Amino acid sequence: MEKNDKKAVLIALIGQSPEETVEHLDELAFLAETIGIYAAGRFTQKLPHPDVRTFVGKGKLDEIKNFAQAQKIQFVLVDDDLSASQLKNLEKHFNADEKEYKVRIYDRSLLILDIFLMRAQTAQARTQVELAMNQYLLPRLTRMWTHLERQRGGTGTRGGAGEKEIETDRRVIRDQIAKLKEELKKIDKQRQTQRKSREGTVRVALVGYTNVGKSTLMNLLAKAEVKAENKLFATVDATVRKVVIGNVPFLLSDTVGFIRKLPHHLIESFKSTLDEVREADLLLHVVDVSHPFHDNQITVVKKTLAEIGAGTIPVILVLNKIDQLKQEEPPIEFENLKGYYRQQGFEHTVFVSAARKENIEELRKLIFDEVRKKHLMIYPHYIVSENY
Ligand SMILES: Nc1nc2c(ncn2[C@@H]2O[C@H](COP(=O)(O)OP(=O)(O)O)[C@@H](O)[C@H]2O)c(=O)[nH]1
Ligand SMILES: [Mg+2]
Repeated sequence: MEKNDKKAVLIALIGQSPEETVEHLDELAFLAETIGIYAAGRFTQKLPHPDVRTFVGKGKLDEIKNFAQAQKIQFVLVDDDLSASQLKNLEKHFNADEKEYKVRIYDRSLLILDIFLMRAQTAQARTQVELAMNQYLLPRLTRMWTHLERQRGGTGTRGGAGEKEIETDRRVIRDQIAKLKEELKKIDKQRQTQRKSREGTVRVALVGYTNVGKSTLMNLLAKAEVKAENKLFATVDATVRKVVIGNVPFLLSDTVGFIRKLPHHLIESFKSTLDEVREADLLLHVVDVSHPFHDNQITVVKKTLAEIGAGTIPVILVLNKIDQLKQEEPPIEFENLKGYYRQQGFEHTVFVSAARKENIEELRKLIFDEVRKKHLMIYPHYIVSENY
């Protein structure tokens, strides 16, 4: 924990397996860390469904509150999405007594939206995130209040706004949404013109769970300088670079990674950024093969790809970070593992370490073969060598 970090408690329900819940909480803690919030405690409860009023039951809630008070916790992070009334009830519960700070309730969507807001660099990404944020806030008035309060520089109003103020705030948000949608339309037009100029070029997109090494690979293959960090969602904006392997040129794009339960509004408003993925001829699905739950992450990515209309694009499965597997005993037979992934429907598989630049030639060869096929379809008379 760093000096200025704020403290949080994390809450999750125990679903299928306790191990999976631990993994979900680890991920939630990592998300929190990304915006400078330190996870000081974790609470779980085994429930078939979230409590409709307060997400967890009354007894558990009191237990959490005692801990939060003793530790002067400012944030309560819930690993699921909360309804407007759950949010309101939890806010009330944790702020029932006078104290010098206010406890804020974050559900998973809000946490992810906040990270995106912090990360977005280009006008396009900023507009997309702001739109998603406003759409998230509109039905959650108490949340919205605290957010507007934050924007206004924290006037210190406690206990939520009066009906009249809420109505005003609602109008402000609606106007914002309309304005942001207009802006996005304009930006999309410019991007369309840009994309037109790229017609006839083979397009390849890096996709995958967040923090698996997509940007590191982008930098390696395209000699780009995209931010690559051990942080969730280091890259939110789309980057496109021209790459030539052998004498075959193509465009390579790197963009936002996926995560379990990516907020619905975010996917919606990132449509135009995700066009880079949807319109690609080939996807490089990057996996952190050293992650204990990488199979679940592959499933999440496949599902999200299908959701954005990119489910039928040819894929090369790039299993990254093999350097972190090398210590295992007995040593892993990567060639044998390829059969396993073939059964999952991945025809082309390659094991690499982007950080250590291991097996990158095999990856380049695979990309070359696929891109070349596509290139010959676009330019049947263009002479491309069979070897790169
Ligand atoms: N050990 C190891 N770390 C890697 C490898 N590739 C990337 N990383 C690290 O994983 C983290 C996330 O990488 P990044 O490219 O930002 O992932 P992205 O979110 O998918 O774009 C960074 O700290 C990278 O240095 C690898 O092959 N081995
Ligand atoms: Mg990245």
